[in-house]
Amino acid sequence: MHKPKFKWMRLLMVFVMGVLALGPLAPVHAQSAVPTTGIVCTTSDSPSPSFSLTAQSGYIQLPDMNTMYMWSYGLSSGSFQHPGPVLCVNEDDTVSVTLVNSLPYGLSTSLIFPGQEDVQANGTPSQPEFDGSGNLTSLATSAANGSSVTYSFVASRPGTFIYESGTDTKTQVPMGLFGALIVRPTTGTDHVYNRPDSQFMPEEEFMALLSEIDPYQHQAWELSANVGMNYNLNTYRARYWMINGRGFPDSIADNNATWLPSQPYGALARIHPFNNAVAISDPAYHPYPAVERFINVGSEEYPFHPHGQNGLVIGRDGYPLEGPGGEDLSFEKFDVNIGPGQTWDVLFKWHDAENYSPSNPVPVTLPDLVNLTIGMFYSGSPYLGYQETMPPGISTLNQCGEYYIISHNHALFQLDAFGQTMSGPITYLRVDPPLPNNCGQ
Ligand SMILES: [Cu+2]
Repeated sequence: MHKPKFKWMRLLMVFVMGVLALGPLAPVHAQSAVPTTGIVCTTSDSPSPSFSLTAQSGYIQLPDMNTMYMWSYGLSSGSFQHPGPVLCVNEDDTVSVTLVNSLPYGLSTSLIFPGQEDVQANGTPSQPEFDGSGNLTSLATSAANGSSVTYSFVASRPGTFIYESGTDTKTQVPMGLFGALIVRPTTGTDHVYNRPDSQFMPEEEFMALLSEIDPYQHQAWELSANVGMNYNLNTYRARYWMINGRGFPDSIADNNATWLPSQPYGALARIHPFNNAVAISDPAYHPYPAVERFINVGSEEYPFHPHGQNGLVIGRDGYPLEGPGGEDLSFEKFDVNIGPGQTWDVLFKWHDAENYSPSNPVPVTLPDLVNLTIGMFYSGSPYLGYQETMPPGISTLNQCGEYYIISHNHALFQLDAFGQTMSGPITYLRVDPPLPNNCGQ
């Protein structure tokens, strides 16, 4: 149930948005004051948001010190970035996306929006395209090289979606032409769907956009102007796997980390303990869970595995898991197995189930320090919010007694950067002590 006050705020917002919509252009807003962790939305004024994306080439950095030639989308007012901007709109918005084709080699390109209906291209229905022999060349109306096309659609249902190239998809999507589209429900921006049980903590909204790279495909395109195209799609084989366009350990660096200038999106999930009202009922604890929006733009299943406890799967492919009468069909999952092209919406939380602390110690004898292997994130104390002196010669990255729990793709061969293991789609869940804490966050 949402609060009456919230309804009034929404009415006011709708009125303000209506006034704003009278203007001829809906300006694009890169999220001001980008948080260090969590989803970074690019927005534009509701109810007629408009975005302009430029498809172009650029480079990203990989964990094995390699750099990789990519194609990707950047805001036309900005620069190359990978993956493309996360476009966040509201349910029932009429969304316009102008695609500016600045790809190399004279290539044409297009955008498709899986899950969106009646997509228009320059005001007429977006259509598949065929070559003179009747072979399909594009799933959507394309923009010739150096030109642009404007797509529009009504975002008729909330959820997590993909946008990606619809032209020569076996090449253009693996080369990096994809991004996320998030449609917020009318119920409110702190809900995933129009269901009360889909409410989450707004500052605890995360994305895990999973992708893959065959470096030989990318290198072949990079060098093709000089030596001609030397790549056979039948030999496609990914050697890098990525989360939000980064591999571990870059994946846990902040959003907009300065040393990753074209890879703005971190994947560290940073949350606070959950008030479950059974073991812990403390107003400093959070009353709603966090949400992770999983997206697979690759060609394989990515069985992602958030360690520690189950996630609650509440939606897939932009549909809430509910029965015909609205029955709750969400289910808990230990391993979130995202198929190619799928999106999964998963709520998760951290219970301080036993309320362990120095005054309520864990009922086992802890090993002596000399018998412990102390990881770099250990605080010196097993208790949340406590820091103790570390043994001589041991340093820690722990800031305020927080916990770190690894989350990773459980197809272990994908935890790899071209032969360098323990990389790729690995990130952490960071549980901070309840506020106020020494981290101030
Ligand atoms: Cu594991």
